[in-house]
Amino acid sequence: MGIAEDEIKKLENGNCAENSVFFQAMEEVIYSIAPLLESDDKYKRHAVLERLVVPDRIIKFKVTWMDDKQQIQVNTGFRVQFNNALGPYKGGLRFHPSVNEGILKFLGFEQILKNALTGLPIGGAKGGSDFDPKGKSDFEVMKFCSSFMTELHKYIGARIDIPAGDIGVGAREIGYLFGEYKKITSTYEGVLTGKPFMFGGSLMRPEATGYGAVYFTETMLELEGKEPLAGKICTVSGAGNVALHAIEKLQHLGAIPVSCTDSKGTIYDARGVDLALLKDLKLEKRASLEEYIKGHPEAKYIPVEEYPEGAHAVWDIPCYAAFPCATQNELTDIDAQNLIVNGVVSVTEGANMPSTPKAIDDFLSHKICFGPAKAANAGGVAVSEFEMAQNASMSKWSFEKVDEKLKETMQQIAKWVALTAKDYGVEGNYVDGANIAGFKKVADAMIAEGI
Ligand code: NDP
Ligand code: 2IT
Repeated sequence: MGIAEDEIKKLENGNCAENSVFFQAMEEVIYSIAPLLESDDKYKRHAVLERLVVPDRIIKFKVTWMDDKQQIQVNTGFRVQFNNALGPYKGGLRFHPSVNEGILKFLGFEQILKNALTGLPIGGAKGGSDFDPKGKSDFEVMKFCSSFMTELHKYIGARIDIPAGDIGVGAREIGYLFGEYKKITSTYEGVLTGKPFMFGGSLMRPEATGYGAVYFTETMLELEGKEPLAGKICTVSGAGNVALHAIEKLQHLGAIPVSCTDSKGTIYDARGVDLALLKDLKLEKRASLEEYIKGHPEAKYIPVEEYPEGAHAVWDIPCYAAFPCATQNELTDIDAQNLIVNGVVSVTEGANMPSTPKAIDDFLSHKICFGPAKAANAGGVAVSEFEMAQNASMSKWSFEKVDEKLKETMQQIAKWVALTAKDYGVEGNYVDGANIAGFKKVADAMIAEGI
């Protein structure tokens, strides 16, 4: 049995159904870093892996709030503070009915290595709630956020743990959370990132993850000797923060993004997505994607249930580059086969862990350029760190400055990951490259800081 199998066997005991996504994320990392563990026994001697896969603490709390019908509602809130070897805990909050401890452990674990890859001084964390902001009034969202922060404020701080957005948490939610934190603690500090610009947010934070994923892809394509994105058909899933801004940057570069999705269906607009309409539907009206075809009857809307189980319409559209930007495990091995048969050249993960392990194996074995989430979507958290720097120095950076620094960061990550893969004998494998580079950075800090 190899070192990876040994380690995985030890961890399997804690693998209950809720932990399956956490286990999936860990397993990938363990296989990737096996050559590093074998090449230097200090990581085993210091039990770095055993320490890294256990969060520093998991905070779980009750959130009660009153809805607009004067009914009392009860939700569960969480913050998983995973690792602060490189800096204060940092990572988003997810509000979605599917949220549980296992999902937040997977996201927090990924965040440690992602944040390490940015090269910035930030540790890893994730949090959220099973609260569903969909269909709620602004007032209900505000009341939920206030109640959530009443508990969370005890555990966070500008130098302790700095939450941000994720699925279901955008500028509106961050604003309400910030307002409550300020009220309870009587402090005005950069305790959350993704704030609206008017009270301490960074320009370009909303755009950062999507733009960053596209910048990453351009660098990866160049490093791998492939043609750039200009003029190429691209497919994108999701219709939220990450997807909308990936589409926007693709359009800036002259590429043709032709799709987007939400939890109910897929839009395929062969002439290119109408971004202004999409933003109006999703950001202003918070409407279903089905509404898109009212403005563009020639586009196709494919409801989720009209597609065979385990496959997704969006990945059956021929494209040069694919950008899964919705949620975990949204791109299966069936989808991967469809993309490969249709001639895909690159796949970039804007979402966290959107491709299943089998799908990733297929991409790698077919030499598709594959940008894994923890490297490719690190632009969001990188600009969050820029927001922290601006807050700490009471300054404001221009859009151009943030954009330039974001681009530079994404290019550096892609090059570092590619170089690490080459150094460890797996040239072109950005999954192994990202896992080894991120792990090594955190592990060396953990060893230097003692137990
Ligand atoms: P949003 O809430 O803005 O948008 C999420 C999108 O994904 C929506 O279109 C939503 O559709 C769809 N979606 C969510 N859950 C599901 C599901 N179970 N099945 C199908 N579709 C689903 O979130 P973000 O754009 O911020 O996040 C998208 C992904 O990117 C997540 O994986 C997140 O962790 C990751 N990410 C986000 C960053 C950020 O800065 N925001 C940074 C790095 C990664 P519907 O509205 O119908 O639910
Ligand atoms: O998954 C992610 O990187 C995020 N949701 C953003 C985290 C952050 O702190 O900006």
